[in-house]
Amino acid sequence: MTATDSARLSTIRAKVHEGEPLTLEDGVFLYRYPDLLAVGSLANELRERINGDRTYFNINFHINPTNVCEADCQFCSFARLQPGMPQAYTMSLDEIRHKLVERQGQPVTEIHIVSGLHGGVPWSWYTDQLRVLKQVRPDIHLKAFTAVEIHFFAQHYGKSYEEVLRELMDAGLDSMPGGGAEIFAERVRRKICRDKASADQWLQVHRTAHRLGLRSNCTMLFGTVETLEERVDHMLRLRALQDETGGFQTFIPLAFHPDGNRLGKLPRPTGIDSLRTYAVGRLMLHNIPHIKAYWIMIGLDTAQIAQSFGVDDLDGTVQEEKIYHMAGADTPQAMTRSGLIRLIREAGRTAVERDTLYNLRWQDDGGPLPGIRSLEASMPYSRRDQRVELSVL
Ligand code: V47
Repeated sequence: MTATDSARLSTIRAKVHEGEPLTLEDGVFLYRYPDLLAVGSLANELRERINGDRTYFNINFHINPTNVCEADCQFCSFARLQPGMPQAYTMSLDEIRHKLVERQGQPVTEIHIVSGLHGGVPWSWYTDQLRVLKQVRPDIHLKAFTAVEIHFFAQHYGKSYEEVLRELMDAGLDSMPGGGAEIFAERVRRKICRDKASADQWLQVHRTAHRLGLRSNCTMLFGTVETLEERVDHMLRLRALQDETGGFQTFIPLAFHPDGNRLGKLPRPTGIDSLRTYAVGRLMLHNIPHIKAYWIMIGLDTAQIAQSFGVDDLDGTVQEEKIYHMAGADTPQAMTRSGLIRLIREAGRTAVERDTLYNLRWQDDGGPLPGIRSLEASMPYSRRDQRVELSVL
């Protein structure tokens, strides 16, 4: 590390203290700065200024109603291009309803729905998914359909983004997840996801959603063929839309998983790359309140450490995750509430159960939790065999 590098970091630190937006060059510098802990500690300062020592989680589960998908994303292990291909499935509305009915009695507050782009079903199949779930639990929050899906619905069923979103909202849509953003740079999209919504279309869907009063999340898929400049450029485009609308709640960096897809020869991003990406994301996106480490994807150990690198949210209990497990994630497919709280406590943070819109539902006071005698007495985590007793939820 040269004296010039240290001086440059001090300049960036001063900008962060003043709340001044960082530039593309600042972001790339932070990615390359050799002292990871210095970058992490700066991100941690900002994290604590915005979110104190709280780490948020929620009680949710996923439904992936179909994996039939017209898009040909190179990194995807989940999609099957045609109905009838091995492992292709499309759930009936009854099957979708049943996913919630079988969890009646669990304190779930959110369902996260992501599908493939399946044009062989009527538009009503998409809207009715929301309706049947709301019939079972009118109070459940439906975080559903990525911007890529909304763009596809508009094209395929001949509607504007606004019409699609309004019809989905009428049917029960409460907010949108952040998927499908990948990397905005055209060069990368041509290589990894050439036939789905472009960067501008992705951003325009979220702009429209925010105008209609929906909150949404945003993601970045990192570790495929992008450069560090392209990662930071991605963050800057999100920041610009956030300046305009204020509608993003959370930024979620998603580390590439190589199993079972056509980019399988690429190495998986390391834990250090993930930590750096959380930290740089926190620092570049000072106007987005939360940074989420999706524990399913990075593993429990990194999720704990990430809470000192800018992260203040771990997503939720999840249950039945498919997209990452088909791409080789070796995390459990679900976590208990107690398990998540322990993960957060051990990282020295205060666990806060939130709803999807970050309203507080419960805050840890350090008292005993069901299923956990004491942190010292409990066994260390083991990843693969940590199957969860859903009855403890
Ligand atoms: O859009 C797909 C990514 C996303 C792979 O909004 C992959 O709260 C890595 O967006 N390796 C879907 N990533 C998941 C998603 C998400 C997850 C958790 C919370 C929220 C939220 C959103 O997963 C896709 C794509 O970017 N993805 N395949 C893969 N092999």
